[in-house]
Order: sequence, then structure tokens, then C-alpha cells
Amino acid sequence: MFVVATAGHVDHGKSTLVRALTGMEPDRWAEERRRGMTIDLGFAWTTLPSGGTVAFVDVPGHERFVPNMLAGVGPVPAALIVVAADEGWMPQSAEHLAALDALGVAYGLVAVTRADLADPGPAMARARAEIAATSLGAVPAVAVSGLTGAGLPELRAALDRLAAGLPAPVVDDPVRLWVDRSFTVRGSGTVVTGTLGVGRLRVGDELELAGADEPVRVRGLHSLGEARPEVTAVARVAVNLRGTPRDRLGRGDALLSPGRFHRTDLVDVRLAGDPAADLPATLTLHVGSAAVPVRVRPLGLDTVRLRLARPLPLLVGDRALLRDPGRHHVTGGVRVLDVAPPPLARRGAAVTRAQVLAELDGRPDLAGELRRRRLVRAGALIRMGVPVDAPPVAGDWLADPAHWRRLGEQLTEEVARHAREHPLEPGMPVDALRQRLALPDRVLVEALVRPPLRIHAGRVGAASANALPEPVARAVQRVRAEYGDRPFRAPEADRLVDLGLGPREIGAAVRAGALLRLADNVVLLPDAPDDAVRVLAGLPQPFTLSAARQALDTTRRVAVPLLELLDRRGATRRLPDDARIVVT
Ligand SMILES: Nc1nc2c(ncn2[C@@H]2O[C@H](COP(=O)(O)OP(=O)(O)O)[C@@H](O)[C@H]2O)c(=O)[nH]1
Ligand SMILES: [Mg+2]
Repeated sequence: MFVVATAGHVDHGKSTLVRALTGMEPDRWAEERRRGMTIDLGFAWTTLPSGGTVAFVDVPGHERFVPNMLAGVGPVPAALIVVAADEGWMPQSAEHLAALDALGVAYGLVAVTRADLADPGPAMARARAEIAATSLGAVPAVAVSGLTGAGLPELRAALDRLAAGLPAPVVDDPVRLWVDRSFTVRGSGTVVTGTLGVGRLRVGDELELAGADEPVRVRGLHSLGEARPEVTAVARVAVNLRGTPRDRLGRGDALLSPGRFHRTDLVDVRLAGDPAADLPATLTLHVGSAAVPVRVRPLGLDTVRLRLARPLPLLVGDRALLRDPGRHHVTGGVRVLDVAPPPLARRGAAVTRAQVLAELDGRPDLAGELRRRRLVRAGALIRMGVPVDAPPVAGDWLADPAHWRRLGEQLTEEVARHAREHPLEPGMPVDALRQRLALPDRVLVEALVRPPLRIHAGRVGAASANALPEPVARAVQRVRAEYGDRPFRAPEADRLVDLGLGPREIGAAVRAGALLRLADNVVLLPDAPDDAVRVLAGLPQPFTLSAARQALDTTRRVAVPLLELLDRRGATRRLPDDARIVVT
């Protein structure tokens, strides 16, 4: 299927032509038929000579209903521009063409209608000249009469050629279905319709609603009036949503592939139209079927920041248009450059930003995004419309290579400084490093640690960090010298102080495996437990605490925690009568 939107001034015969081509009535409302004027979008379809199907989105031509017109053409990639032979080029011919140009519509053709009333030549020449200066370029033109049917076969053939020249539909990209109608069907619930430009929908799919956080589920799909299990782009589609109340969504909403779109109310864009400085402070942004008031802040000559009255699911590279509803004037197209721009808080930030934007063209560019954002999650980039084809540095984080190198150097410096300032600590805690480097995630710290640094017990230090600081090493030496021949005597508290072994020094020595801590201020040399087991094994089994104390030539202060340690290690076992045996 291919989808074409009509365009052109009111009463030039758009709806008549759609009716003549399809046999369907595009004016759906009683009021439209009574007044003989299209107010809202109409939908009709037919089979072409090639066997392919064309679906029309018929738009209103009256200047009051331009917003409806824009909702219809927004998501549609091709246009049928209608000009009446007897009236020629008129204001909404121009405004509709300006809108198509602003949106970058590149495929279309001209039908000069009411050719039974006047010579179609002048209208055709004027229309083709006007159109040639836009994104549509040179387009074919056909003279027709909706009244007599003259020219309709030629128009059908021209539509077939137009369809054949369209780019192949993209069916594997995420779905962003802009809703152009929503209504309730008795027994089925809420139904929304739209033009599926890209992607594929299936019954049972879970989707996101642009305006809400809960997921919605596709209960049924229709296209061209028939139920389908699956609809692929490009197509007109009606989506029946399970359990979504009708008042929850309407024109301008969008159904989205989950997790694939960033909803933003702040975008930086490039203008193709009036210069930034000439724009009013408030305008309406039209994109897809949405129309949202925006506040305009000029940044560069042709770049502005837009603050949207409500967030929209926009991607880098999206085309949209700005319109001044008061002046009935399309001020021009915009191309989205950044959907997650930085705040402009500091003095001079706007000037710097304008320089950055001057370099952007709306084509997603991973390397550039990384350079500007330095560290960003892959998912965030994908939701901005930036394809990710580089490996993450950690988790799903991507980093600008130069920034990542600098972070690595900074980490090394921080760890060295920490070691100088806290020589007794076995390295710098990972979380302290995370804060020092202002990193958003621990996994980034972990990924930055390279030999000779390593992570041990939540700290980053040199792999040799377990080597003892000099003064502690000396103190341990003295303990060895003094207690080597009576290994189960622990230095008294005041002796430890004399040796310079406070709680922190003892902690460092224990972590380094140079001392064994039995209890507060009770330390032994590390081989004491093994020696103790050998001595105790020589006793008659079982043995009492007192027998053990005597055999080990020590005090209760040491013997009690030492035996408990041996129990825990499974080297001794405590019996119900408190005697012990050595476990062999
Ligand atoms: N004589 C003649 N009248 C036409 C032709 N096409 C449309 N009309 C008439 O022009 C008026 C406006 O047509 P309509 O299709 O509603 O115009 P739209 O506003 O562009 O949709 C209606 O009265 C039509 O009957 C045509 O080819 N020849
Ligand atoms: Mg009409």
C-alpha cells in the first residue's frame, strides 16, 4: 500500500477527486456533507491499474483548518497537490505547499481539477513552477475533471508511477504511529488510526503511549477495513487497544515501540525559513499529527531552542514545522538537532551552544554525541535516534575515547593521592572514587581500574597495597622478635601502644596477614593457630580449657578466643561438658 495526502486550496476539488478515484466518501461528518466542505481528515482507498493499493488522506483546504491538514500530511511521505483550473494558485495552495516543503516531502504530483470549466494550462504551469522550488522538485501533472471523469485514467497511471518511485518501506525500525483519530467501537473499546510510516504492528504487541507511562496492548488491527494479524509500513492502520479508555488519547498522541523514544519538551533545531531573530516568541510546532505550542529562544542565525508545552517523542533528524496560528503563516521547517540539549544556565552558555549547533546537521552521529555528552547510556542514545554501533566501556555505558582516557589517568592520580594521605588504608573506596570522578555509575569506576591497580574488597589500590607501611612493618618485626619463642603470649595493651600499634595500624597489619587479631587488642603472630593445634594434639583427649592454657603457656585472655577460633576453623571441637578434642 502507499499513502498519499491531498493538498490544496478549499473548493479546488480534492474531495471530489478522491471520491471519483475510490468510490468512497472522504467527508465523514454530516456537517461536512451539509456544507460541502472538508473540515477534518478523510480516508479512502482504491486499487490502481498495477494491482497496488493507494490510500488517501484527504485534507481540508480552508485556512481555518490548516492544523487538521498538517495532522494529516505530517506522517505521510507523498502528496497529491490539487489546483482548480478555473481558480488557479491560491493562498492555501501556497500555504499547503510551504508545509509540505517544511516537512521535506519529496514525492508528489499535481492534479489540475475542474478542467471542464477552464483551460488547465496556466494553473498547471504556475503550480509546477511553485512546486519546483520546494523539496518536491519537478513533479508530474495531470489535468482532470471530477465531474466528467476526464483524465482519471491518466491520474491513476501517474499514481502508479509515483508509487513505484517511492523508497522501499522500512519495516524493521521502531514504530511511532502518530494518532490522527481516536474513537470507541461498541464491544471493542478504543480504536486509534494513523499512517504507519515505518515498522510493523502485530496483534498482541505491547506499545507505549507517548503521553503516559503505562504500556498499552494491541487487541486488534485493521487496515483498509479488514482485520489483520499484522500490518507493515507503509499503511493506514486502525489499532484497537485493550483496556485503554478513549479519553486517554487523541490526535497528536503516538503509539511507540517500548523503550525506543525519548519524550522531550526541550529541543534544539535548525530552521529552514524565517531567520531565528525574526521569529515570534511563541509559535506552534507541528510534527506527525501533533501540534504543540512552543516558546522560541534564538541561539544562532538559523538555530533556536524550543520549549514545548508538552513532551513529544522526537528523534534527532526529525522534520517538523513552525506555524504562527495568528498570522496563518508557516514560518518554515525545522530539523531536530538535539532532543536532550544541555541547560543554558551559565553566562555565555547560549553563545557556546550556538557554536555547537552550527556544526550539527540533524544526521545522527555517534562519535559527535559521545564527544559532546562524554558518557551516555546506549539506551539513551537509541531513544534519541542515534544508532549505537560501538561497544560499551562498561555495562551499557558508552564513552568518548579521549574522555575515557582522561578519566583513567585521573583515577590513577586519585588513588595515588589517597594512598599518600591514608597510608594505612588498603586503597580508595570505589564509591569515593566514583564521587571524585563525578561518575554516574560504579561499574564505570570498576572498568577504569587497570593493572597495576586492582579492586579488592570494595577498594582500589595497587596490587601490592597489602605490603605494610614502613612503621607498621617495623612494629610487627619487633613483635616477632619479642614473642617468637612464646607464640601464645599476646602483647598487653600498653605494650601495643609502646610498639606504635594502634587500632588502625593493627587493622593494616591484619589485612596484610602480618598479625592475627583474636579480639580487641589481642593479637598473635599469624602462624599461632597452627602451632597451637600441634601442641593441643599432644594432650590427652579430650582436654579442658585449663589444660590447654597450661600446655600453650598462656593466659585465659588468649586461650579463650584462640580455642574459639580453632572451634570455628574446625580444628577443635567443643564437647557438651566444655572439654575439647582436636579434630584429626
Ligand atoms: N465542474 C467541476 N466541478 C468540480 C470538479 N471538482 C470539484 N468540483 C466542485 O467543486 C466544489 C468543491 O469541491 P470539493 O471536492 O469539495 O473541493 P475541496 O474543498 O478541494 O475538497 C464542489 O461543488 C464540487 O462539485 C470538477 O472537476 N469539475
Ligand atoms: Mg474537501
